[in-house]
Amino acid sequence: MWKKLKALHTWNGWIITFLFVSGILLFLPAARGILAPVRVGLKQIHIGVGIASVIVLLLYLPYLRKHYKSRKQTGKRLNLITVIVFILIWTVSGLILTFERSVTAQMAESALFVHDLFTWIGLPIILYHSISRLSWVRKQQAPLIQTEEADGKLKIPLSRRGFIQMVAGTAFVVFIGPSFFKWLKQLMDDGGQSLKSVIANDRNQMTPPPTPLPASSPPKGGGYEGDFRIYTVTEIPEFTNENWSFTIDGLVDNPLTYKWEEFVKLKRKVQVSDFHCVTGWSVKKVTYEGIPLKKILEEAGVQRVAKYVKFYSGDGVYTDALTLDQAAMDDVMVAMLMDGELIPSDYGGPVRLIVPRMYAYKAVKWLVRIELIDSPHLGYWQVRGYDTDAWVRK
Ligand SMILES: Nc1nc2c(c(=O)[nH]1)N[C@H]1C(S)=C(S)[C@@H](COP(=O)(O)O)O[C@H]1N2
Ligand SMILES: [Mo]
Repeated sequence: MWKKLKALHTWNGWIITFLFVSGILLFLPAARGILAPVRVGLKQIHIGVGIASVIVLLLYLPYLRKHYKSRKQTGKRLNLITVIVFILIWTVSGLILTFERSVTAQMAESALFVHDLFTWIGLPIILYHSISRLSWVRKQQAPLIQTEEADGKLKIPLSRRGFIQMVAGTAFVVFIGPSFFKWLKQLMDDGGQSLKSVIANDRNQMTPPPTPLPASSPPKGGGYEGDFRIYTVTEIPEFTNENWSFTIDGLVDNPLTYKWEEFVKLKRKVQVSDFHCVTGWSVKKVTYEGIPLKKILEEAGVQRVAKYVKFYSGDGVYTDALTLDQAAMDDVMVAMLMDGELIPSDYGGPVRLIVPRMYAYKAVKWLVRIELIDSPHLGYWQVRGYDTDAWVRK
């Protein structure tokens, strides 16, 4: 019996370790570029192993009833119950996230919050627990430091186990801590505060800055609600008037290239729209100001042979595309301001695409070129396994 339980425990330990590592890798914005080719596969494995963790959990249950009843085992029992509760919460929130496209944005958002929160709480607890159980740590319970007291008795201030736990704890705080605090800070800041700190971090130097329309400042939408996660698959590009331009070419009658000074003079409009990432987070009521894509296309004169609109990021890597019909939707915008401020570099400025009715992987950041083409183009994430159908159905 105990042998079986021990084997189960080892299995469970490895499963949870894998889920932590893969989960953190899927979460870390800095890992998006490097992991892009395997992201979709890694997520599927994470989900599969997550489901397997429930099966292992079910195998535990009989032991929980039989063996942990005695007084002596209450500590272990509490441990086990904690682990079970965590796994259940991760599973339920994880399943909601897996079927993110069929639930409401609010539900996906809550599930993501719970999934993240319990990971941040559970990670240090389980790390601590599992290190103290590793066999090579358990064997080394001899004191690391021995001090001789005046009365001749030996005192043991720090065991090997305690020392290793301390080192692991420190490593945890140093490597994972910053991400945790960022997450926490975003949670507490309102949209305005996080926009301000991102603006303070703006690496673009565009002059003159655009003058916001009255509907933009103060923002007609009242200021956005929620938090953007800053996503990029490259280094974040930096733009000045010298290295920035905006081109529309391909199957058009009048190919155009604007410099910033001309581009800021184009007529803009203001709209309030929501922003949904397919990983579960949403930002509501963003007041965007920019040029409707439709107007830019009219200006350039789309030729009859053109069927698709391809978008290029100034990062040199990211692209995406829309059909002409999709591109003609009223709310597809080449946005320059959000909540009355020039879009800062972290959020894809000075100019990014906004397609409110589709998932934000369509919302190409650092947009610098639009090309009219006659054959379909798969965008950066679609090549790497994302659905070509990006419509938000809620
Ligand atoms: N150039 C570029 N555009 C991009 C991405 C990217 O990595 N690079 N990520 C996309 C995804 S998946 C999302 S959810 C949004 C995130 O926008 P944000 O970084 O402003 O929050 O940008 C989209 N546009
Ligand atoms: Mo996304």
